[in-house]
Amino acid sequence: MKEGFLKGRIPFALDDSGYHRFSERNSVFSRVGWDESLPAFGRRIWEREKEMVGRKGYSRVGYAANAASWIVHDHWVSRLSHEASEPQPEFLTQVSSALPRYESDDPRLNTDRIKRLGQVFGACDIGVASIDEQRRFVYSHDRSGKQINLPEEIEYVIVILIQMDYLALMTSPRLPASITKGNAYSRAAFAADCLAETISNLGYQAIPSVNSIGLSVPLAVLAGLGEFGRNGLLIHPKFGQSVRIAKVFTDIPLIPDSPTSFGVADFCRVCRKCAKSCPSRSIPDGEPTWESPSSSRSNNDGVYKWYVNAETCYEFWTRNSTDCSNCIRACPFTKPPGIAHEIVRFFIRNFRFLNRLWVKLDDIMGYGKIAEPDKFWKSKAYLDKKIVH
Ligand code: B12
Ligand code: SF4
Ligand code: SF4
Repeated sequence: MKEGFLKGRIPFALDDSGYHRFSERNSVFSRVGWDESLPAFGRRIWEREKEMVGRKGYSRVGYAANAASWIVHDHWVSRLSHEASEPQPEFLTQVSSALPRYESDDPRLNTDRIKRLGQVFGACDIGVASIDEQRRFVYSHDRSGKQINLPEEIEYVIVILIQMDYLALMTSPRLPASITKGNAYSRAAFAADCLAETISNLGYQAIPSVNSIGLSVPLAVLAGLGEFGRNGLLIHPKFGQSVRIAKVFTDIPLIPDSPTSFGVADFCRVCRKCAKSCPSRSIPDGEPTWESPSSSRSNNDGVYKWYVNAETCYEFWTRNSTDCSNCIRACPFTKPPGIAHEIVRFFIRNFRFLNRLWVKLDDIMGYGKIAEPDKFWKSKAYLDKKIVH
């Protein structure tokens, strides 16, 4: 057993002999189409839409906007990107510029420019990680079962974060939370594609990806964008969990960022708010483990972490007729920026013995509770009429 594989401050432990690259074919979203042993086999997320429409938080307008929010992402996936499950990516990029290849021996300059462009294309934060030779966090196979072999020259992944709307998330598991999620997927596809196209126009390889090709959470942790939480998600030091992740795999020379630590692992040990707020009890409330307690093929063993039960989580989505973000809503790190929150984060980082107090205060202040949908719908001044749910 080995404590991680990177030198320096490692925010996780990885068992080198027990860890294997994960096949995307085993993720719940793929299994629902082929694995009859999955309790939710063949069940679609939106199958109860007709039953649910009209209930509080499940308005007709909400369903329309939720479907619309994905449109750029879905169009991109099905027509423009390699993310279409078939055909499998060729990993070839076109150099659309007539100019000669851009030659730069200054990886620092490349990194700074790419990060600045990433912001312009919509990222709220952006980081770079090295891809190790074993390609540990790259999927072994795609959803259709085809092997993934990144070109040897690909050395880096640029990890892009897209912010979601705080008020919308607070209504989870109701539709406004799903709308900001879908919208962030569309913006993630846009940002990743623009950045990849820029790099490709410079004459380098660049493979844009939102969910495909690799595991976004560990790659974001390696890119210094945050820490890993009990609920299996990335926690950013400023935006908490209200971020979606996209990636660009590339060979342009870059300077990788270092993983960061700001007290999340210790805080999660005493907090458990996500586990309590999970309607399907999919989040463990004990200590991290090396293997998934549910022995599900949808978890990837060999990392000392909290394993979320993906099967029961997805099953709840089918009952809810949309997805769920309760575990993001409940997390004390999911807060809008503010001086008081910054002070608490300073204490979480430096004085860990106070963590229980912060969790209690978070509860007392009512943070993380489900918000009325009206709070979202009426939050803009231009809406002066009552919205009927
Ligand atoms: C499939 C999937 C799901 C499925 C099934 C997951 C599964 N195990 O099959 C289900 C339905 C459960 C799901 C639910 C949600 N998901 Co999801 N999901 C994914 C997806 C597409 C693939 C992940 C995967 O392959 N998991 C399979 C194995 C590896 O799972 P696992 O062993 O349990 O590992 C998980 C974590 O422990 C972590 N992880 C894996 N290996 C390692 C290694 C190290 C060292 C560390 C630190 C962490 C880590 O990543 C995995 C995330 O599922 C990713 C995008 C991506 N490519 O990563 C988004 C993703 C992880 N999901 C995301 C989100 C936000 C959610 C939801 C909140 C729904 C929502 N409203 O968006 C819930 C939260 C559920 C939860 N608490 O985990 C975000 C996370 C953003 C963030 N801030 O971290 C991602 C990155 C999508 C995105 N574009 O941003 N998801
Ligand atoms: S998305 Fe909802 S059901 Fe799934 S783990 Fe998070 S809280 Fe539980
Ligand atoms: S809700 Fe609490 S336990 Fe869960 S991820 Fe956030 S800080 Fe960690």
